[in-house]
Amino acid sequence: MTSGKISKIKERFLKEVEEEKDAGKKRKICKKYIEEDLASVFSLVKNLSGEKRGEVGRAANELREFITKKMEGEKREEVAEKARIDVTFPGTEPDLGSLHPLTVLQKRCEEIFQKMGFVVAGGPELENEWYNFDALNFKKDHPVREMQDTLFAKQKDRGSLSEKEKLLMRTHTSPVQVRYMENRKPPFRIIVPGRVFRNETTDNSHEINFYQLEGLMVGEDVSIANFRAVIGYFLQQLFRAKVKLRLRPSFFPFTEPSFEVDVSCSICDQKGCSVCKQTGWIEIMGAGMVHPNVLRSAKVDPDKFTGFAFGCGLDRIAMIEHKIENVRLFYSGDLRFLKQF
Ligand code: FA5
Repeated sequence: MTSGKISKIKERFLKEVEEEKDAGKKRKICKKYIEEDLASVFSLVKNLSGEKRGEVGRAANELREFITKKMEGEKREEVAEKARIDVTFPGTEPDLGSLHPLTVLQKRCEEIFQKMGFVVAGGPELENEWYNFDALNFKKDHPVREMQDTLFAKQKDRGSLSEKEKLLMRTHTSPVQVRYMENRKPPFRIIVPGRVFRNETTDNSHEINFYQLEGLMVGEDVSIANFRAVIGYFLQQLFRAKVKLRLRPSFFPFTEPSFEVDVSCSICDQKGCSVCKQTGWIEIMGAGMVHPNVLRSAKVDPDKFTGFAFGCGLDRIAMIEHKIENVRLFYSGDLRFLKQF
């Protein structure tokens, strides 16, 4: 064994490695040279004597170092090759989401009312009995306070709690009227979009949770004429004058006088269908002049100020707009339905 033989091994190694293109295979060649060719050189070195042993041993060590470095270099190259991105390769198109039709509608309503100077306000979905009922002039024995209409929170010793401590899922957005007014001075012009909850049997036009848009305008001379003008403008902007409007006398404890607002059914063109219950009209909101007792609950002087309020069902409006026959589709999470908007 001579150092010249080691130079020959190096030459052979370099030739073999240069001919190979693949980094992984190059690494395997390095490994083979260290574990086989060099290992057999080292086993012979120990039989050599004195000076020769030192000279050949040094050359063999240098070659081992050289091959090891080469092997590490090829490893880095192999990793880089795997991580390399082909920028010309066609990408996977991301599945884009979109806003829910009720969210789109809510935003449109907000824009229309904001143009008339209304401010968007909000309140809690987990409400207390006082704001949801008492402050709105509901008598203690009003049927809506029954378990079969309202979803009450389970609370220990509920009987001993005050009305402000008894919790429920709000049945309408009207409690925000009092919440907003009690801390501020009139005049007010607000809308309150939000989710409400009712314990009721569902059908094509009734859900157990749905969205309402509350409106409230209070000032020194606010009248029903103002209500007609505001709602007329709102519906004309919303439906682009495609629907007819009808006011019917009604009753709400928190308004006097009260009325329901109906729009012509666009699903059946007023011929009669399951959504309009064969009447040709769909009820979209309750409304009226704010009851003096509600103004008193909110510490607003009813002798000085008057106002109107309304609460409309956003789901019902979206049904009319898109000719949707079943309110439950909005909450079904069915992408075949949602992707149409
Ligand atoms: C109310 O909730 C009153 N707070 C509205 C109001 C506000 C009156 C201010 C006067 C002054 P009502 O229960 O009628 O009223 O509901 C209002 C609207 O919500 C209805 O016109 C209807 O469009 C919608 N709505 C009612 N129940 C459901 C339901 N189960 N599913 C979907 N929409 C509903």
